[in-house]
Order: sequence, then structure tokens, then C-alpha cells
Amino acid sequence: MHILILNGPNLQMLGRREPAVYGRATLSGIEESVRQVAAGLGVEVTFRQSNHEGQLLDWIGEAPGHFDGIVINPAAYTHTSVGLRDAIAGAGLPAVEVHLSNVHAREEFRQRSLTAAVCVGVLCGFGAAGYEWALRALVRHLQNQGQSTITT
Ligand code: CA2
Repeated sequence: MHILILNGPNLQMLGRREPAVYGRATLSGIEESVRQVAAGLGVEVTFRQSNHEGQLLDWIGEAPGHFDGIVINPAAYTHTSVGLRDAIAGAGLPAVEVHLSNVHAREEFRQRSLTAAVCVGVLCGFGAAGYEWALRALVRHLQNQGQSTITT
């Protein structure tokens, strides 16, 4: 089983600014922890970040046939991108949305997600650990569905 983990705009700054909101973990630290969890679960992960909406759309569009599911922190695009929502829906792969912060306890504009409705579920507010739980949840979901479209 191969899971694509995508990170949206500005998440490369994690750990360097706004630690009160997003914690002290860096994105590479999160990748390392997620890789350890993935190894324990016996799944492969590919971890990517982009500040460019089109790049995220391309990665999602190319995912079918290469990945079984997607964990995504769409960051600011969560609240703005119909394109991202359409890409996730169009890929036809189960996706789990994750946010470090509890977006529902923040500004009103963060309380609306355009992408959540096309995801299997959403995890928010657990900081970096949310990525690990999102991966576990997605893997369990795929196992329950008995679904692997990947042959390699
Ligand atoms: O809580 C999350 O994970 C968010 O997806 C993070 C996004 C924000 O736009 C969403 O509403 C919630 C922001 C990511 C930018 O991360 C930064 C990290 C350090 C310093 C500045 C931004």
C-alpha cells in the first residue's frame, strides 16, 4: 500500500514561525515521524509540499495507479480552492484532510473547508500528531475496503 502525503502553501515554514499556533515541529520532523509510523504499519509513503496550487492539482491528478490514498493538509487552499476539491473528487482515491490547528476555534474564514466534503474524514487540532492519526485512519479505511489498486 502506498500513501501520498501532500502539504499546501507555507507549511515549509513550520517550526520557524508561529509556534503558538502550529507547534514547534518542522515539516521534515513531521515527515520523519510519519515515516516511522508508516514503517510500523507496513505501508510506503511519499511526502510532498508545494506553495503552488497547480502543482498540488497535478500531483493529485497523477496519483491514481500510483497511490492507494491521500493524506492532505491543503493549508490555506482548504478555504479557497474549488480546483483542489475537484481534483480530490476526480482522483477517486480516498483522502483524509489534516490540519495542525483546530480550524473551528479560529477565524470564521478557516471554519469553512471546500475540500472536507470530498474526503473520507478530517482531523484537526492535534498538531503534528494529526498526520500520524490521519495515516492510521486512512490505512484502516483502505484495509476495511480491501482496496489496493496498486500492483507493484
Ligand atoms: O492548521 C493547519 O494545518 C492549517 O492548514 C495551516 C494553514 C492555515 O491556512 C489553515 O487555515 C490551517 C497555514 C499553514 C502555514 O503555516 C505556517 C507555519 C509557520 C508560520 C507561518 C505559517
